[in-house]
Amino acid sequence: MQKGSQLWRIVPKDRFELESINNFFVENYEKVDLWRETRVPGRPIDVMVSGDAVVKLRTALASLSTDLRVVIDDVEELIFAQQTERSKKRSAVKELKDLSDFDYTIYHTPDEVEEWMNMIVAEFTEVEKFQVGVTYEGRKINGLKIATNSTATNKQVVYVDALIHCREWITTASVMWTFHQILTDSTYANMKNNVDWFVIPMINIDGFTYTHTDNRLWRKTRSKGVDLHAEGCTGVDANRNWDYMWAGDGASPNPCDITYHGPMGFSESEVRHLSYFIENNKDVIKAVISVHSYGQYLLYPYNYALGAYPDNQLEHDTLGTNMKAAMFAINGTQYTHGQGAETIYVCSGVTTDWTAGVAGIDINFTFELRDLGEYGFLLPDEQIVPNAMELLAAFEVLVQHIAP
Ligand code: 0X9
Ligand code: ZN
Repeated sequence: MQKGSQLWRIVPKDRFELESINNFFVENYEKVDLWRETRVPGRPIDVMVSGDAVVKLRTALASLSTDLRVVIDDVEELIFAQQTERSKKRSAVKELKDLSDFDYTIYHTPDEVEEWMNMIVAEFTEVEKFQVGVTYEGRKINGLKIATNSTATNKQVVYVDALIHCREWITTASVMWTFHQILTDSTYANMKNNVDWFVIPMINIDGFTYTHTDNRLWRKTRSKGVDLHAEGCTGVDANRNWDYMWAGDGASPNPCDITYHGPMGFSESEVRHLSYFIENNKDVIKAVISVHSYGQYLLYPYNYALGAYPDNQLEHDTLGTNMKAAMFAINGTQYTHGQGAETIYVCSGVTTDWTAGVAGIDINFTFELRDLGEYGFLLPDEQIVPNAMELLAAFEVLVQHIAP
C-alpha cells in the first residue's frame, strides 16, 4: 500500500454530481479503491485514495463535489496500529491448545481459523468437517456440518458462508463466535436441534492469506489471467463470478478493476466448487446466507436489476424486518433490509442471485455486517463480539422462521 493513503467520504448531491464522480473514479481506477459505492444521490461513496494521488485527486474532485471529508487520515498507519495492538494481545496468551484458549476478540490468520475448525470438530460430536473444494493456489476450502441426532424429522439446512471478499475479516470472525455460541450455550439448543447447518467460514483463503502478508485491503481472488502491469490486475471478484446474469450491470470487464467479473462465469475455482456443493445439496438447503461487510444491510435477490424479485419477496421482507429488529435489540445497531439492487446498487454475478435463480433455494440473503464506514473493512477487533451477537440474533429469527 502507498504511504499516506486516505479514506474519503463523498456525498453526491444530485444525479449529475454522482455521475461525474463515478466517471472520475473509472478514469482514475489505478489510484482509487472504492470501499462503498452508491447509485443513489445523497448516499455516501467511500473511496480509498492512493497516497501519491491524494493532492491531485483532491484538487480535481473539488470541482465535482462540495461534500468531501477525510474519514481515515492515514490508512496504513491505522492498519499498523491495529496489528501492533493485536500482537500485544497475542503474546499475552498461552499457546493455542484447545478451544478454551481461543480468543474471539482478535482477528486470526488462515491457519488459526483452520485450527479452530479442527478443534470444533474434535470437541463436538455433532460437527463434521467437509471439503468444499480447492482454491486457485491449491488450498482446501473446508466447511463444518452441524447436525444433531435430534428427533426432528426432515430437518432443513441453513447454508452460511463468509469471506468471499477476503478483506472483510469481520465476516469470518463473527461466524466463528456465533457458531461457538450455538454449540455451547444451551439457550440456543433449538438452533442446533431444529435445523442443520453448513458453515463455510473462509472461502477466499488465497486472498485472505494475501491480506495477512501483503495487502490488508485485497478483495479479489488471486488467480492470474493475462499478464497485466499492475498489482491490482490479479484476481477476479468472486462475487461477480457466479454464472447467472454473469457480466451484466455492476460488474467490470476490466481485469484491473476490483469488480472484475472474470473471463467467464465460474472461472474461479472457489466459486465453481461452491456452486457444485450447493447444487448437490439444493434439496435440503432451505436458506443461504452469504456474509459480507460493510454497511449494515440485509439484502435479498435480485441484485442484477431494479424491479427483479423472487416469488417469495414478501417472505424476504417480513424476515428482513424481523431480523433487523432482533439485531437492533442487542446493541442498538441499525440495519437496513431490502432487495439488493434497489437498496444499495445493481451488481450481477453475485452468490445469492445464483442460489435463488439457478439452484432455486427458497431464502437467500447477503448480509453486510458493521460498520457504516467509520472504519469500514478495518473494523476494530473490539467490535467482533458485539457484531457477532447481532449475527446470532439474526440467525435466531431465521431458524424460528424456518423451523418454529
Ligand atoms: O458488492 C458486493 O459484492 C457486496 N458489497 S461488498 O462491499 N461486501 O463488496 C454487495 C452485494 C450485494 N448486492 C448488491 N449490492 N446489490
Ligand atoms: Zn463483500
